[in-house]
Order: sequence, then C-alpha cells, then structure tokens
Amino acid sequence: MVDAAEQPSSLGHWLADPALIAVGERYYLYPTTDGHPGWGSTSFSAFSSPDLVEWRDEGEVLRLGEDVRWAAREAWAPAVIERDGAFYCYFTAEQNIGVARADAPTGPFKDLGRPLIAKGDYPGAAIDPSVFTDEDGVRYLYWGNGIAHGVPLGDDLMSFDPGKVVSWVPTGFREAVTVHRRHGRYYLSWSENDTREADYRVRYAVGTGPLGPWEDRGVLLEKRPERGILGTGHHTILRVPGADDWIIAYHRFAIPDGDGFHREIMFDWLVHRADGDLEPVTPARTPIRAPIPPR
Ligand code: FUB
Repeated sequence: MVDAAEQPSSLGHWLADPALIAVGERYYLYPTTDGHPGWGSTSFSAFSSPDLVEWRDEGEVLRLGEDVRWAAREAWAPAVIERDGAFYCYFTAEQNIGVARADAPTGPFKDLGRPLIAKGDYPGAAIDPSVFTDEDGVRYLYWGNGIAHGVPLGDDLMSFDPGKVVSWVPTGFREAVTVHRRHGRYYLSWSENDTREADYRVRYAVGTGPLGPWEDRGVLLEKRPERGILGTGHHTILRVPGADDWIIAYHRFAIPDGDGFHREIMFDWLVHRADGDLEPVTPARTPIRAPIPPR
C-alpha cells in the first residue's frame, strides 16, 4: 500500500458517480460528466490510469440519442464489468437503466436497443446501477433510489429473471447501492442524503449473502468541513488486483467552488478491520497513488 501524498491528480474537475475497474495494469474510470444544468449530460466517457494519479482521457464511449436511441439525456452513473474480454456497461439514461457491450474497455459500446430496466418497472427511480461478481462467477445487478433492488444477471449479462428481484430499504437509503466481498463476508454500501447537500455520505452494512440479509454498521465516509471536503458520496469499491488493498472511489463537491452539479472524483484507501468491520474513511484532499502490482 502506497501512502497518500499531497499529489495533484490529472483527472480534472466536474466528474461524479465513479465506476472503477482494473484491466491488466491500468485502471479504467467511468463517471458521470458534471457541469450541465440538472445533471443533463448526454454521453459517457472513459479515463485510464496506471496509478489513480496520472490519467488519460480515453474519450467518449457511449452517446445518448445516437448509440442509445431510446433516451437522449441524463447520462448518469455508469457501471462496467469485464468477462472473457467483453465489457458490459450498465448506465442510467432519463431514469431508465440500459446495458451496452464492447470488446474493449474504451468501447465503442453497443446498446441493447431498449432499457434493461424501464422507468416504473420497480418502485423508486431506476438509477445508479452497480454490478458485483461473486466468487462462484454469478454477477448481481443492483440499483435504486429510495428503495434498493438486486438480482442475479442472466448468462448473457444483458437480462435477468424478474422473479428473482429482491427489494429492500437500507438505513437512510438514498441511492448508489453497491456490494463487495472479502473473506466470505458481504458488504453493502450506499449513499444517504442528497448529492446537492454537504451531508451526502456513504453508509454500510454487512451480510452473509449477496442479497442479504444485512446488518447496518453506520457511516463509512462523510464530509470533512475543516478541510473543505463536502458532499462525499456515490462510491465504488475495488480491490487492487493481486493485493489485499482496497480502494474507495467517490465524488465530492469540487474544490474550490463546487456544488451538487460541479463535483470531482477522489480515491482513498478502504481498510477492513480484523473483526470484519470497515474502518471509517477519513477523506483526503488529494488522491492516493495505487499502482497495480506486476503479475
Ligand atoms: O449524477 C446524477 C445523480 O446524482 C446520480 O444518479 C446520483 O447517484 C447522484 O450522484
């Protein structure tokens, strides 16, 4: 684990809702593009980095209205997974959830042609997809706002059995639900409050399976106003390949002068305690440096 140093990131401002994966010796980041009134972005872009500090803009990977014909705006909160060299991007568009497939992490992604989850299919807003791959290879899709939903994905990773959807309301749940697993224990984490509020923050629970039941464990990450750090939420958790080091990627109000429509992405270490609980994250001003160990 490399210590956090006061090092600037070349990622830049006005990105939010990070989805982070590792492919070979690079990280790939898929965010929401901020700076548009009402989160009105119309496309998704990818960025890559060997260490979370030096970033390369990989350009646009999916454009609503063109690559996605059923929605034109509100391109929010993507999540990307890889299987056998194929990449699947789950994304929010006009409060529906879509899925698109590519042969490279930088796209181009080809959309399914219809929403995977349409607005109104389930209670709450159809936003903020995330995917967890369990040790048996089964992938689970999670999403929701106000109420969380989870379901195993079908073999094609672009469908699921509606009869298998499980719904529940984690403590204080707003949105951005995600799951990870370490040493047989499942961790559910999510955002509470509103992303436009300084108190937007991450909470977590532990469980014995990918769909619960869950036991609340309290706040994991929150603002640090004495350092000007506000609105810390909508995160992704990723294990550094080949190590037992864990990264939490999240957004906060951009520093300086940010707000809920002008956010920036940050990376900190996530520490699992010996008793299995998570150490509350103290958000740093500058990102950790986390090179992927050679394998
Ligand atoms: O970025 C647009 C929305 O703001 C996301 O869907 C929410 O999670 C919140 O971060």
